[in-house]
Amino acid sequence: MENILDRIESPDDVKQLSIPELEQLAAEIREELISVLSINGGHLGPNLCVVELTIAMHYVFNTPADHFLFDVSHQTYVHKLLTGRRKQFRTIRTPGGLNGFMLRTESPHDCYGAGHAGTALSAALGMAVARDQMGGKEHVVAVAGDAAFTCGITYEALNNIAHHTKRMLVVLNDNKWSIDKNVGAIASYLNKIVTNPKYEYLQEQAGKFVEKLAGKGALLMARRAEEAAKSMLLPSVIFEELGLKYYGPLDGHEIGTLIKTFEFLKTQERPILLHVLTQKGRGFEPALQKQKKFHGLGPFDPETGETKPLSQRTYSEVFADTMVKLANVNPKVVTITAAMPNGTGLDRFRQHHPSKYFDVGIAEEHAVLFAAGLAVNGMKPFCTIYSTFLQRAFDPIVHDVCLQNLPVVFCMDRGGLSADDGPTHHGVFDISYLRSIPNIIHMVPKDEDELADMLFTAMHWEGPIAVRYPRGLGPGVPVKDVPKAIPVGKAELLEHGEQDRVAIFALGALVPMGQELAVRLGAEGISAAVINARFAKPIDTEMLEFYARGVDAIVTLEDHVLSGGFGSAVLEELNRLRIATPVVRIGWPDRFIEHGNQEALRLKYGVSVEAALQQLRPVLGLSAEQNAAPLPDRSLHS
Ligand SMILES: Cc1ncc(C[n+]2csc(CCOP(=O)(O)OP(=O)(O)O)c2C)c(N)n1
Repeated sequence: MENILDRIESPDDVKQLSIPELEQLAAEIREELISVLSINGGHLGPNLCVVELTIAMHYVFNTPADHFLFDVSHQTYVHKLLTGRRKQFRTIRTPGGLNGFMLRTESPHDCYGAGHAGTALSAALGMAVARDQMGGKEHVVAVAGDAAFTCGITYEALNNIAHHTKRMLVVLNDNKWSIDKNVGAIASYLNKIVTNPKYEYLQEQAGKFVEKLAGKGALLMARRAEEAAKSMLLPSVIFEELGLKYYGPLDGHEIGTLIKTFEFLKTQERPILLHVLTQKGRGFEPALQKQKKFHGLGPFDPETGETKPLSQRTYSEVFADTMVKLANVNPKVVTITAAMPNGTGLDRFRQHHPSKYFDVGIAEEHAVLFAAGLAVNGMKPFCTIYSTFLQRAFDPIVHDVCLQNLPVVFCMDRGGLSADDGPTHHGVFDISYLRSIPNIIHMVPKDEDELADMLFTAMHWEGPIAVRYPRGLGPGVPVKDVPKAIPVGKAELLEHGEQDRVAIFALGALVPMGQELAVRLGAEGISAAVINARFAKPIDTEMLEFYARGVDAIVTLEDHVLSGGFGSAVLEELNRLRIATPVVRIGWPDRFIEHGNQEALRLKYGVSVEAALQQLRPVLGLSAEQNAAPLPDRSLHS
């Protein structure tokens, strides 16, 4: 059979197809998703889930004139395939290729970028109100998964929608899964709607209703549709109470029904919530069997779905195993995740201590406040949130935890560049945003064993304390059976010579880079001390002062933005001490870093030994190397 997907250059081509052809297109898209993602990795389950939904939306609406917003936007691969990016699709999530999320810079069809959950409804409302103000006619459609309805912001938007606009469509894509099983009262509530005995009847009615719609005169159609729609309504639906007309639940894999429903909804002058039921991983048996694993994953076997086992534990796994040990000996220890039990490793902890484990949904602000309350009443909460997602909880960290000096531990997984996920997920701001808050301690381990020691240290600390560690594998250092406490605010001297001319203060994952830099300097006859800085706050003033008074240059290395980061803390301290020793700071420049390969990005942006040497040479009076690499790209704009 002729391949339809290859002919799709824009949504206009989708509109030319018959229902059987659209169904064939759906099958081809699934094949393409499985084939490409088996090599590149990515969000397979969520995209297999929305194939028919996305096709139907593009069949009925007209992007870019109409606006589609997808919550998180990890489920927009199908949208990318239908909006002129089919030829580049094999590059998705690879350096220089398509991003795994919506990006305004990638296509005019991507009207709103995202990567964090819960933003779609508020932003869609803003776009709808802007349209109303300017007398526009376009449609605004927000697609949000059931887990987006565990986010507080989604309700803040729902509280406003009916008051501020007359026309906006929210599609609730309900597949019952967040990354793990969706949690909380709202998940049970949605389940109640779906398992309501009236549901089957309503499905039947929905079928008849859309049948009737076809081929009737517009006015009559709208009136009948209105009546039919009323009969589809379930009593006391929360969305109705909030002023949105509720339709559904509809089978989200029935292209024909979806198209007719969207065609009808398009004619309505009121805010609407359409509830569609979908299956995460639809069309790929391994993904249906393991929905959690196939939410997002690396390369896999396209036949079996198998992935290569890792040879060692990830940082997240070491974290979780350490937490099991700590909870074994300390009954006050509890762990909190905001919908990331597998990403953070806490699903391992849950098996051992189910009653000490709390998944609060995608609700980072709530997670921190909840931790504050636990701490007030004597518990020791380990609030485990990726560095990038903790940004959302800045105020509760300041106002609730730090101001009251509460003993909450912040465990920030994915501290550092997230590589292939890109700018929405890079965890490169946490030192800056935490360092400015009084009372908090900020730690960064150089390896897995030190992470365990820092968690142990945190358990005994009586105030707010944070630890960040990178995504994926560490150096593979064996972890002691029993962790030990680390003196707070003390760095670790790893290497030094008789007469060091340089002192390299390296933080966390960049300690090996510091060691390599020392070797390279040594080859040029320059002795350098290497210090594992360990603390971004408080920094080790004693060690810093000792070296700063004796060496010709200080180097700081961090997998973090330079603005306000560890190097800035060093500069501030030297300034306070009135020491003018030059400081070469290595970290990420003041711009958003695109997705890509970690090593390549480090080289490109000067988070490298080469970049450090290049900046050190003039300071140390060394001649520039011949054929020296060009200065890294530090411009503000790409
Ligand atoms: C603020 C924030 N916290 C956590 C995440 C991690 N995350 C990405 S997708 C996802 C679950 C999304 O579930 P749902 O919205 O139901 O969509 P589905 O993947 O099931 O289609 C989570 C928790 C995030 N993107 N943003």
